[in-house]
Amino acid sequence: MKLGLGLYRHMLTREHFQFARQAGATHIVAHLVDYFRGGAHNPRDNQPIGTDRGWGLAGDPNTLWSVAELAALRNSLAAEGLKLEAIENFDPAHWSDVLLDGPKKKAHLENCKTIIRNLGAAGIPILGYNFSIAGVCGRTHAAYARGGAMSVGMEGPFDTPMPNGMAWNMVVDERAPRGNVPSATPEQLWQRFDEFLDEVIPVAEAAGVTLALHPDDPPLPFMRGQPRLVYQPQLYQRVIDSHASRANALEFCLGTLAEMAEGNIYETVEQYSRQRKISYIHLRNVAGRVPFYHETFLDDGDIDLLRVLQILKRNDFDGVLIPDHTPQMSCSAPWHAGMAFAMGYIKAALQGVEKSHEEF
Ligand SMILES: [Mn+2]
Repeated sequence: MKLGLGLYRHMLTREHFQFARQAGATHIVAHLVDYFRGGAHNPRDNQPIGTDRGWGLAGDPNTLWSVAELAALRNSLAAEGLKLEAIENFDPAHWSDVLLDGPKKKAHLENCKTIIRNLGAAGIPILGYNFSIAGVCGRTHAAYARGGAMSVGMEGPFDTPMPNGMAWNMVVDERAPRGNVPSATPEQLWQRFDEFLDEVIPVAEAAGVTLALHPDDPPLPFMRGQPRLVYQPQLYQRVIDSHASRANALEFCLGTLAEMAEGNIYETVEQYSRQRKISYIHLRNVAGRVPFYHETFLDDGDIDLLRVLQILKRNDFDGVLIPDHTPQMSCSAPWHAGMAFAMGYIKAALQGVEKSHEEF
C-alpha cells in the first residue's frame, strides 16, 4: 500500500509538493477543478463548504485539460520525487449535461472522452469522479472534532431545491432562467450513468486509464430534490456489475461509506477489496450516520482504521491511500497541521500492518 496526498488546484505548487514528500507521500492525487471561487464562505485552506449557490462558478467550458498541461504537472511532481496517481473529478463545465441529460450531452460526452485520452497520453493512470447531479452539499462546519477542531458534519436532511444553471454543486450557467432543476427519478439517473459508461469505458480501456467512482457525499437517497447513485454500500456492487471492465473501478471513500444508513464498514472493505475493484482510497473517520454525523480525526471516530488496513493487506490491496478531509487544527496553518497529523498516523499504521503481516 502506498501513501499519497490529495492537493486542491491552488495547492499544485512546489511548496506543497515538498510538504507532501516531507509527510511521507510518494503519490499525489490532484484536483484541477477550482472549488474556491465562492468567496468568504469557502476558505482556501479548508475543504469547500459553499452556500445555496454551491462552490461558485465552474471552469471554462471551452478549455479542456490538455496533454501538455497534464504532462507538465506530472513532470513537476516527478522533479520532487512524486508520482501523479490520479486526477480527481471532472469540471462540471465540461460535462454537466451528462449529469443533467441536457441539450449539450453529446458534446459533453465527447469532452469526457477527450479528457480521458489526454490523461492516458500524459501517463496518468486514474481519473476519479462523482456521478452526482447535486454533488457534495448540505454539510455544516463547526467545532465538531476533538479539542474543538473545526470539521464538517451534517445536522439533518438538506432539501433546498437546486437552482437552474447548477450541476454538481457548482454554477455552470450564470444566465440560466429563474427556477429550479426538475427532479430526476432514480431510474433516470441510473440510465444516464449506464449510458455514460457505455460511451467512456471503451475509451478508458484503450487509453489505459481507470475510472474510479466516488460514492455520493453525503450519502442520502435524495438531496436538493435529486436522486443519488451510490448512497448504500451495496450500490457500489451494482456499479461494478453494470460494466465488467478493469477500467470500471472505485474511488473508495471510507468516511462516506461509514456514514451510510446501512452496512458494516469492515464487510464493505472486505467485499470490494476481495474483488480488486478498489482503485484508490480516501481515508477519513466519522462519528454517526446520515443525516447526523461529523468528521473526526483518523484515530477518533466510529471506524477502527487499523482493522480496515489489515483487511486491505490480507486482500493484497497495493494501491494508494490518501487522507480525505481532516479536521482543521488550531494554528496558523490549519490545513497543513491537520494533514501532517493524518499522514503521520497513516504512515505508522501502515508500518504496523506490514510488519505484523510479515510475522504471520
Ligand atoms: Mn471522499
